[in-house]
Amino acid sequence: DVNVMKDVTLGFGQALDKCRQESQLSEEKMEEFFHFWRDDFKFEHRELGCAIQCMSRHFNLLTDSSRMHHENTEKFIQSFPNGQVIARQMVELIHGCEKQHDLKEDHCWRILHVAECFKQACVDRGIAPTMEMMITEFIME
Ligand code: BOM
Repeated sequence: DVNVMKDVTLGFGQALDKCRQESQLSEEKMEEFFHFWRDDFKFEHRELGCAIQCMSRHFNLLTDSSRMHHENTEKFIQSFPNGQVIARQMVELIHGCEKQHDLKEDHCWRILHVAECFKQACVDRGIAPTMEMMITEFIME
């Protein structure tokens, strides 16, 4: 569900500021996390992968090998309104993407590619929020 995805993204995005410094992700490379859903967003900066790793760690969503922790991720998604509706689906989409990129050894690059794959999977399934939704909600917060 598109609306749930919007809320989960904004919740996850709360960790961006905390992670900017350690991942060297400047505002020029990503102003706000919800830009992730822009049609023309480019997954080209390794720093973004490092930032997503840091943000995931912040919410305890990664294992020791920097792969998704399935139970914690499912619980995290379920903590948002109607999160249970998409929790399993999201975990499965991310896991499918992890399997496609498992041979990449650098965690930051691997996570960047997993994130790009996850976004495309959401777009394909019609559960990607629109930028209009993201901006409206972001301003209201
Ligand atoms: O194997 C590495 C696992 C990292 C997964 C990264 C995928 C997440 C992409 C970022 C978009 C996030 C929006 C909501 C996140 C909920 C978990």
